[in-house]
Order: sequence, then structure tokens, then C-alpha cells
Amino acid sequence: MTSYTQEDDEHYRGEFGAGYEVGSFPKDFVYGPDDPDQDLTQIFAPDQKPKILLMGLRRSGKSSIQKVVFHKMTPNETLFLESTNKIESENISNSSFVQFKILDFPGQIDFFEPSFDSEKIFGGHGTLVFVIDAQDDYMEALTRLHQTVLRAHKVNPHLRFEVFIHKVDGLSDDTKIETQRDIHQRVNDELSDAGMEQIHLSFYLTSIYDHSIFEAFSKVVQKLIPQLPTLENLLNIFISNSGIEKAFLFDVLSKIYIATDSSPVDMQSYELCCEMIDVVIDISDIYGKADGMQVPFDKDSSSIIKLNNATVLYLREVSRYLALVCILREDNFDRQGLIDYNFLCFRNGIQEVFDVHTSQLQQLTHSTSPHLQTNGPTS
Ligand SMILES: Nc1nc2c(ncn2[C@@H]2O[C@H](COP(=O)(O)OP(=O)(O)OP(=O)(O)O)[C@@H](O)[C@H]2O)c(=O)[nH]1
Ligand SMILES: [Mg+2]
Repeated sequence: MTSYTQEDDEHYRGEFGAGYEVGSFPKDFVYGPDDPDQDLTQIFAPDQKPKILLMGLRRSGKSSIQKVVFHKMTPNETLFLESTNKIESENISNSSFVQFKILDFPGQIDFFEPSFDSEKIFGGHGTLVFVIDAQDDYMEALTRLHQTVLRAHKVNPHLRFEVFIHKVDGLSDDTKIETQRDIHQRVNDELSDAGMEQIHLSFYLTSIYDHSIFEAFSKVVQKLIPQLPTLENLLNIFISNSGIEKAFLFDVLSKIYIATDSSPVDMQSYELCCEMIDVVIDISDIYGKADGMQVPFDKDSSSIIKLNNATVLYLREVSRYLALVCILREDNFDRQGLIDYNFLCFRNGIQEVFDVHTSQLQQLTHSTSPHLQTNGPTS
């Protein structure tokens, strides 16, 4: 449903990375990478932002995940990605809720090398995402996962661990479940042999060829949002008073959802909502942009899509890069006025949460030294 077709592959082949422009957003719209020449001191300079560390063996798919989720790269293009040979850091700061740093590690990194500074790498608030290639023999990956988890936990007991059992597009449904069970079992056995049963790991079956990678990343990011319970609560109140079945609060740039109401998420609903965002952005990119307007999405963005199964998809803009996408029965959409009124209350609620968050951040910034980097080595 996105605007990308197979022929476009030819066009991008061989030159992506040098300003490719795929999917819904223009190229000046994607997150700019940090200065690639920055050294470790800068990459790991203490700041308020949580970080997500992408680790795993070579070719497990780390860079592909980052490019697909945050740069709109199509899965086929990742075939031409080169192996990462140094830690690549990128700031993701779309909305006030979605703010973190993502670090893509080379697969062959050696933790026991003296230059590997575990304190800097594993310290601070964040999550370690370990990617395992499920289409390959995963024994070596499990050994590496075990070493990584032990080492990281020793340095920082607050670090979270998430395991992506990746490339599952090549596996049958039965094999998927069996692989997940087997990996889960082996990892936990090894941890308990090492006397480390208190370390908790979450497992996800992922692939860049479907929405599973976005779903898994959504969950990883959600755990880094301290306001999550408040957002969920606001969504629960909103949907129960508006006759809505399911509502997702989306980061429109990456299409990860940063919150949803507490009813269970089914993959199809999530996919539908993702596709709605693509449609809205594409249409408004082509027909809706006023002169000088850079972003095909603003405070008046909204869209209604009626499906042939008496269901309505309703999208409303919440703030810059945040959209609410709701799924509801067509009958309940008769009372659109009520929904719109409730939506305004919901948006005000979000605004308040956001204001509190910003003022807290400002207080933090004022109370810490403006020259944060002087805390680290000065060379
Ligand atoms: N089938 C399948 N292939 C994938 C998936 N994700 C990544 N790949 C492929 O895996 C290969 C390696 O991907 P990379 O992203 O470069 O792997 P990496 O972990 O960053 O590798 P290093 O940088 O060397 O550590 C590429 O050819 C991708 O196309 C997936 O979900 N399914
Ligand atoms: Mg890589």
C-alpha cells in the first residue's frame, strides 16, 4: 500500500545510503545520523536520553532493523547493506515521548578487548536488544548472548534485555514456536546455571518483511517511556467513552506505537493502522502540502477510512509526529461529534503530561552542569 514498487529497487540499488528516499517521507525528513567521526566519549556522553543497544552476531540483521524501522528502508534494500565496522549512534527525537539514542554495534565486537569500555557502553538508562538469526544455527549466538548479558548486568543491573529471534519469515509457524521455546529454555537454563535467574529477558519473533519488527520495537520503546501508564489510562478513558474498539498512539515517522489501550493487540489491527498512516501521509504528501510546508502532517491532519466490514478507521493528529488511530464500528461513528469532543479532551490530557515532562526535563538540565562532557575523559 506504500508508494514503493519493485521497479524502484533498480533505482536505489547501489546508491542507497547516499540520500535514498523511500516510503512516505521525503529524505530531508528522516533522522539525520550523528557525526560518524565522533569518538566513544561523545557517543556515550552522559545525557538524559535512554539508549537502545543493538547487539548480536555478524549478519544477524541489526543494521537492517534500524534502517527499516527508522529510515523507511525497504526490506529488499537491506540485502545490500554493508557490515558495520564501528559503533554507529543515532538520536531519535521525534516527539517528546519518543526520545532515545540507538546504537548499532558491529557483530564482531570483542568485549574482552581492553578498548571496549563496558562502563560507558552498558551504563545509564537503557535497553540491550540482542538479535539472533533464527534461520541460522543459533548455538554460537546463544553463547554470545549469555556472555553479553552477564557482562552487561554486572556493569549495570538496571539495563533491560530484549531478545529478537529474527528473520523468522523463513520459518513455518510451528518452527517459529518451537525455536522460540528452545531458545527461551536454553537461555534460561544457562542463566540459572550461572546463578543469575533474576535477570529477566523478553523474547520476540521478528522479521523485517512484515510488521513484527515494528511491533517488537514498539514494545521495546514503550518500556522506556515513564509516562506509559498515564498514556494507557488516558486511552482507556477515551475509548470507553467514545464507543471505540481499539486505539493506538503512533509515532508517525517510524510507525511504532508508543501506547495503546489495555485491550489485547492483534497484529492485523496494528497492520491496518500502520497502513492507514502510509495512506494518509502519501495522499497528503502529494495533494495536501501547502507552499513551503515541509511535513505532510500537521495539527489539522485527520482521516476517515470506511472498510467494507462495517468498521471505520479514524486518524487524528495529536502533536507533531504523534497520531491517534482508532478502530471502531461504523454504527458508533454516527456520533462523530462526541468522539471529536472526547478526542480534544484526550489531546489536552496528553498535552498536560507533555508539559509536566518538559518542565521536569528543564529542571534536570538546569540542575546539572551544562558541560556534561567534562564529566568524562577530556582527551
Ligand atoms: N530473511 C530475512 N533477512 C533479513 C532480515 N533482517 C535482515 N536480513 C538480512 O540479513 C543480512 C544482514 O543484515 P545486516 O543488517 O547487515 O546485519 P548486521 O547484524 O548489521 O551485521 P553486522 O553489521 O556485520 O554485524 C542482510 O542481507 C539482510 O537483508 C529478516 O528479517 N529476514
Ligand atoms: Mg550492521
